[in-house]
Amino acid sequence: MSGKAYLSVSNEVEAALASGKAVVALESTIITHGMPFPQNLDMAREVEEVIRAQGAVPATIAIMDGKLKVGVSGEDLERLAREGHKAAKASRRDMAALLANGVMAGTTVATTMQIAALAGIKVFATGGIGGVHRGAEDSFDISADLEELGRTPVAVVCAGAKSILDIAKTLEVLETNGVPVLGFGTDHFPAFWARESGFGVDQRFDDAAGVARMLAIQNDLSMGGVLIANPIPETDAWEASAIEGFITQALNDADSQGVKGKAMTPFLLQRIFELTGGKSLVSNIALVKNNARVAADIAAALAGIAR
Ligand code: PSU
Ligand code: MN
Repeated sequence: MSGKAYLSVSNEVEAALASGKAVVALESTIITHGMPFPQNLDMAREVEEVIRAQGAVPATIAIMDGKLKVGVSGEDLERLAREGHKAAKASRRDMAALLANGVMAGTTVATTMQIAALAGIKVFATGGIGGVHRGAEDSFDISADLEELGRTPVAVVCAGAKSILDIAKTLEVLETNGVPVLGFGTDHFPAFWARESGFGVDQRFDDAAGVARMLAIQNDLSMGGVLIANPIPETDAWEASAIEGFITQALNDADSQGVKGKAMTPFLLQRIFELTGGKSLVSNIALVKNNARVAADIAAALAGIAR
C-alpha cells in the first residue's frame, strides 16, 4: 500500500487539484497547540476565508479518525479547536503510530509538508516555523521542521522564526539542509512579531509571479522545500525590544518549570499570550492571515505557469 492510501482528501480539494486550481495547505498544530479556544477556531475559519477571497482553495491538514485529512470539514475544524492541547502534536516520527491508534492530532509544519506533498499540494501557509531553540547546544532541541524543509518539495510561507528560538542557528541549519530562504518584499529575515531579526534573507522577491518562477525552477531541479519569509503587517508589528522582555520571562518560566521537548513551543506561546495580556495573539492572527493571502497569490501564479 502506498502512503496515499491513508489520505482522506475533501471533495473540494480533490476537484481543485484535478483541475490544476490553486490550493494552499494549512497546518493544524497552530489550532490545537498554538492558540487558545475559541480564538483558534475563529483564526482557522478566517484564514480559510482569506484564501478563498483570493480565488484559491484552502486545505487544512490534520490527523483524525485514522486518516491524513486534507481539507477538513467545518465540523472537524471545530473538533480540533475544542480538543486543543488534549489532541496530540504530530511531528514527522509520530504519524504511523497516530494513524494506527486513531488518535486526533494537530500537524506541525514538518508533518503538514509531508502530507501536502503526498496529496500534490505545493504551497503552504503558516505563522512561524519551528527552529533551533536557544540553548540547543545543551538540549539538542532542533525542530524537525528544518529537516523536512530540506527534503520535501513544498513552499512554506511564514513570518520568519520567533525569537523564542536562536534565529542565527536556525538560519545556519536551514543553509546546511539546503533550504532557500526568500524575503517577500524584504531583505530582512523577519522575527514573527517583529519585521526584522537583524539577519538577512538569501534572495528577495517582490511579487508572487517571481516566487512562482523560482518554485518552478526549484521543482525542475528536483530540490526540496523553500521558505518564504513574509513580514508581519506594519500595523500589527512589535518592536523587537518591546517583545524581548516577555520572551525572556517565558523562557525563564519554562526553565524553572522543567518544560522540555515538544511541550516547549506551546508553553512559550501560551506564556507570551498571558504576559502580553493577549496582544501577542492579535498580532499572531494578523500575520497568519497575511501569509495566507500571499500563499494564495503564489499558488495562483504557480498554477498559471504552463508546465
Ligand atoms: N510557532 C508558532 N506557532 C505554532 C508553532 C510554531 O508560532 O503553532 C508550531 C508549528 O506547528 C511548528 C511547531 O511546526 O510548533 C514546531 O514545534 P517543535 O518546535 O516542537 O518542532
Ligand atoms: Mn523540539
